[in-house]
Amino acid sequence: MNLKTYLTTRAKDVDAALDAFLPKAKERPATIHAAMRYSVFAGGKRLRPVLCLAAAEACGGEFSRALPPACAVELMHTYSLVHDDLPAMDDDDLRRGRPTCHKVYGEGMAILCGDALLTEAFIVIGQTVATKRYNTRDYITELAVTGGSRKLIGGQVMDLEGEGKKLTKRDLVRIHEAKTAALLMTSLRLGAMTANASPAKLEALTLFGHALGLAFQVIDDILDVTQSTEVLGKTAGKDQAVEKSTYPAIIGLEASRKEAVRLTAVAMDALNPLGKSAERLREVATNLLKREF
Ligand code: GRG
Repeated sequence: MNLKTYLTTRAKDVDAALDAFLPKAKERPATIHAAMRYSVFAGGKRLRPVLCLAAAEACGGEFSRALPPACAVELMHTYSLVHDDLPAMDDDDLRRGRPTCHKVYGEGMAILCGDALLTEAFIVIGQTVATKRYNTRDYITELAVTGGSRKLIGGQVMDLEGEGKKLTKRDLVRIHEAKTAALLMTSLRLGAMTANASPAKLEALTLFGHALGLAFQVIDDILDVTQSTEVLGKTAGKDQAVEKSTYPAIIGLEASRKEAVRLTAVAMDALNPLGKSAERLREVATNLLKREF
């Protein structure tokens, strides 16, 4: 299967599983369920689920066993986007090419929608089948730590507190590690755990996820400057407009491109212990750099 077909197929598998996991749109109270589905099925790339499934495959696991964590990480990701778009946070009107959740359903409902998606992520991760090395508690803890105040939420805190300040590259790396790389890393780790991955393989994927996550955010920062709102599906030039510290703002566009290439190479090196079985993950990393994703 070529990469394009693989990505489309896996995204469809994930969408079908998410559809089965989520409450139906008409289930009462219907507004919250409609809002959850509006946000989840808005056309995201499904990068985190794809990484989860590809990591399971790279470690010799079964795709079906990795589906619950693949859906759980997407639910957590979608919650973070819904909350990030709120007026009290990034205050955005457009996400995944559509009006943001609070624009359609109102602020109160969008807050509850994010809360419900986050809670649903834990219902879903709880359905992951244990292996010899990893039990249900391990999966839940992995996801909870990433969603908590040391990672995702901590990254958002650092981001909020950094507004209007001139951050250093080191500050920026810290924010990106927590806000972006952590969930990518956990997506890979959870997939590998469903395949009963050895500690060495888990470590290799952790290092891969760290470097790939940082590369992904640098590329995202570059695209914010170079692409249109239509292409991005979210408001382009937003970072510059609010004078946010980003890679292009701190080190310039060309140096940012070089940094994305360097980080992708670091990610590739990290996969060496996995040999040929990690070919799909290498393809995904290469394509992220090109952003044909
Ligand atoms: C807890 C409110 C709260 C936030 C946590 C993760 C996060 C912090 C906020 C999300 C917003 C954001 C800009 C995160 C950076 C990572 C990033 C570039 C997300 C976009 O991911 P894509 O491109 O999105 O994979 P799609 O729509 O394709 O899923």
